[in-house]
Amino acid sequence: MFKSEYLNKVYETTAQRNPNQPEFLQAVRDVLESLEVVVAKDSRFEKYGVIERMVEPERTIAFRVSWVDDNGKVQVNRGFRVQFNSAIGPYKGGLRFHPSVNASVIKFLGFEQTFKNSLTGLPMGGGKGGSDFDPRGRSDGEIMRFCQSFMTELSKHIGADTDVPAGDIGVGAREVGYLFGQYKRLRNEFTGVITGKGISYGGSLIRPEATGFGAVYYADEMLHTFGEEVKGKTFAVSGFGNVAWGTVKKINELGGKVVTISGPDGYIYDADGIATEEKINFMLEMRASGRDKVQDYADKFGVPFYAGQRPWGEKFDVAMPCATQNEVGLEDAKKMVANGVKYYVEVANMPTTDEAVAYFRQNKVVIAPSKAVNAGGVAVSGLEMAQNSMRYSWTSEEVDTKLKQIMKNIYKNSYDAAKKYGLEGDLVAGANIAGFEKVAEAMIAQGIAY
Ligand code: 2IT
Repeated sequence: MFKSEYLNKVYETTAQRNPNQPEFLQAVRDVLESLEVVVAKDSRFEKYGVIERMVEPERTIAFRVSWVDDNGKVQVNRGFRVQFNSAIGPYKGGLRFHPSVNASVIKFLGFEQTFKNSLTGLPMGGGKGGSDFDPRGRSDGEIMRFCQSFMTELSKHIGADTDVPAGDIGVGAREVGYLFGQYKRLRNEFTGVITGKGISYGGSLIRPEATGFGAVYYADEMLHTFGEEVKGKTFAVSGFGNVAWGTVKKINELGGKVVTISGPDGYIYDADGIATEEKINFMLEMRASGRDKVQDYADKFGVPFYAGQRPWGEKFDVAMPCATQNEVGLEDAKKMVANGVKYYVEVANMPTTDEAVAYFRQNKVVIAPSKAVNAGGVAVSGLEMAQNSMRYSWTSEEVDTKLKQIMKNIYKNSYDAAKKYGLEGDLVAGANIAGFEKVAEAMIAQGIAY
């Protein structure tokens, strides 16, 4: 499968050890492919067993989360925290509450997080957690009790200098508030143990916008390489949550037009663009309603809604999938290529199946990989940690300026890393290599026995 015997051996062992974890193995394959050129040039990574150590989490915690629903019935969910790699800083990464969450999903996210966090240039290791709890249709009281029960166990394993969670799908400002409140109550400590906090209790300005804003800053940098820019381009976005919202907002600010958003129920097409403040704010209302239906947008603004379909067959210049893993498959990729789409910018974590990635590559579509594109979210989480440590807060402008610079650096470092190995223009390889190098050097420096 790989040209390198070493990588083959590592991958085979990983596949044998994790037989029911397709998402995790997919994420590992993606990184190992990019590392062919690196291990061919530098034998230290094999000598020090760096890659076999990297694919095994330092620690995996799985726990029962029991809670009582509004009808007095006992509910049981499963909680996870995977502490993947602490070579360059405390474990850092979000919590996802969604019925699709299982060990494979959390491990793929934690593995990717390690490289993503490294790319930001900030001192953060990789971790991820969550639960198969489904927040849809749950009352505020149920959400609070679930979060309190979840944190009662999680609090034993995290800390401001150990492991710092944040939000992800299904975990927004409200959930972070309940989680933080419970941690503080249990430990009698007000620390920066979680990011994405509200502004009144240690949150950072621009954190809600950061993932989407960062993704568009990255896209603009990438387009500049080809003598193009966001301005004047048409975008297809999927999802309508926090990440899609920030993406749509920033595309508009830079003069682009977004014609689609989507939900589990289908997608909407707005020929005028999701361009007014009212339309953009309505995305937040739809998310807050907990209905998880994008049809509400079509009903409100009188635009077409396509039930059960994805937006990728529409006409646009740049695709920015912002929903979830493996949301773009081969058929979607074929439609985009047939319509002349040249730029494919992953915003959700690992939104593209292996087959779709291969098809894009064959057809010379530029792929911007999620672990670089969406790193602005965790970067501003890192800035929130810095502000908490200083007991200080920066203005929106200060945070946004730092975010923009971080995204520029990520693009440049990825581009340069690919070029260094003769893969100029391969942004996927570049991100994997640049993210890997820093973590690998830190692991080698710190010795084997950990
Ligand atoms: O996937 C991600 O990078 C996140 N959900 C954000 C993680 C964080 O710690 O802010």
